Amino acid sequence: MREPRAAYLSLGANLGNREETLREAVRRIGAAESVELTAVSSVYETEPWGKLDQPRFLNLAVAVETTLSPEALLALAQKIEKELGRVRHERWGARTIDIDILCFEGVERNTPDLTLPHPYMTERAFVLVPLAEIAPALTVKGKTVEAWRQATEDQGIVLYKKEEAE
Ligand code: A4P
Ligand code: MG
Repeated sequence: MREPRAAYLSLGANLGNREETLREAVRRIGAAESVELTAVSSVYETEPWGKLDQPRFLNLAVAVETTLSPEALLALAQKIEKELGRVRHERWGARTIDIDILCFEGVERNTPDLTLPHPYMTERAFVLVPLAEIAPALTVKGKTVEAWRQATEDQGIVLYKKEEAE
């Protein structure tokens, strides 16, 4: 049995009932075999990045511990996207749910299907702000997530909902 490794995911939604879709996606990630949810950020409302003429997103980040391979974790993310009714397919465009793997402990990948760490994660406030909430000291591309967050010029983010204490 492989040792569990940490991985970080970014979730975004800008169509339909965004919050409910995000919650359900998080629930399904946590319920998956060989995946343990270790942290969930607050939900943030964010200005669209990349393609500007589309509705605002809700974004959050989660941390997991998993014995899955990076490819198997991607397959899980894509299965959940499909189950939750993601249909539109325009690059950077509107979607009911998008689940990206940001980084995976000890792994670098550059294949057509999987790039790790995620190539845009260090420039996107909608990724860095939620991620800095749950993993400020995580080092990515030579800097901590908190340092990347402070350095980002992308300002298109506002807090939507603080997590309630359990
Ligand atoms: N892929 C490669 N590496 C990864 C990875 N680390 N994680 C491949 C997940 N997927 C990865 O993704 C396209 C392909 O990327 C997949 O087949 C997978 O094998 P997709 O989710 O089908 O398409 P996409 O999401 O439209 O494209 P892309 O380039 O992933 O877009 P992004 O980068 O996800 O951007 N603005 C705000 N405010 N909030 C958002 O959440 N999201 C996007 C989407 C744009 N603007 C946004 C937001
Ligand atoms: Mg994506």
